[in-house]
Amino acid sequence: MNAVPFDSRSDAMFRSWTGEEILARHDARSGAWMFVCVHSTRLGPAGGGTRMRSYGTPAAALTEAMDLAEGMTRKMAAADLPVGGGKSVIAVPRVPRGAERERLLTRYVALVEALGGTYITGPDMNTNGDDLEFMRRHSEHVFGSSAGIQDGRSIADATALGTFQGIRTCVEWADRTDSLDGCTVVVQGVGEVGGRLTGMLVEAGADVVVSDVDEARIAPLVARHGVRTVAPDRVLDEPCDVFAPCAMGRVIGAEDVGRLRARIVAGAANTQLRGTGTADALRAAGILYGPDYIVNSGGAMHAFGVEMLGWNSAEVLERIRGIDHTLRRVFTSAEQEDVSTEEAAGRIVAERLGETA
Ligand code: PPY
Repeated sequence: MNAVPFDSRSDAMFRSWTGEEILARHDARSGAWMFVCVHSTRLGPAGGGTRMRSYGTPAAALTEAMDLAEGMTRKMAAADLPVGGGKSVIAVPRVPRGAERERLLTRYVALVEALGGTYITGPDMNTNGDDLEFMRRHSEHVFGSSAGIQDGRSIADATALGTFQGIRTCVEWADRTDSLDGCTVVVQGVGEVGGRLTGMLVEAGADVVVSDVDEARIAPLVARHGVRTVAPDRVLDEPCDVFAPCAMGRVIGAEDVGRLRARIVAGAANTQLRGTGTADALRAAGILYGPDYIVNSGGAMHAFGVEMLGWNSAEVLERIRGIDHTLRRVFTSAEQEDVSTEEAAGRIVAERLGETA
């Protein structure tokens, strides 16, 4: 076999990954690659959503899945759920619909089933309740279908609610006010979660500016809530109180911090910061960062609370309200120990995982 040149980024990812298991499948008919990454089962079966999107290369898809899976381990530990961390991606040339979508999901869910409960999955970017419903027919290790709707609340509703509360806690911490009235929030990405979050923020009196690479998602929000908009490539420069990433990950690097016109970064996207020095750069710039995996943990609390742990609606809401307490604990220890909020959150996670920080 000829030597294949290695993508140095994914090579580095393999060397630094601390996870347990990866399963891959190639679908020759569509050109899709499917990767299931089990990062940790230390606290329970690895939980994580199934993301469907196109990537430049299969290696980029795998890299993102490995990265997100690791983030899920942190999320579950910080949320004190008896669940480990995993994530999967279905890397498609184009997001399919109809029969082709079902064919792909059937092939994909066979992988989940093959893991026999080591990995339990749910929705993520571009997968919705209908997809989960469909997959659930083939595997009991699928959560987030309509069976998981409680009191009209879906995983996306719960994620948006937790994120809304997380933003409010950040504002309270930074400004000593519990009102969002007149607070400017830039929401980057208004899909299932960002769209719902926008509605909640508007209702609370915030001045919301929305952005999305998909124009079709913007118009209904403008019509319904009268929100302002900003072009996707200008989103980091938009003056605001809160920048809320709610779509892609790794959107803020250390080199972007000087551009940010926000005092707070808190949103629903997973793995928002890029590179190791970014949390410290935010701290040095006086920008309060609400660690993503704490702010956005409402969906995981809902999904596993309702479908695995048998929590009722009040219990789920109580746990989501607890995001406030966890954030305050993180902010307090970051101040006391003179570290970034990301570092302070990481110490809580290490403690829960039984690692020495
Ligand atoms: C996330 O919080 O990013 C999730 O993926 C949550 C989740 C995972 C698995 C099932 C349902 C929701």
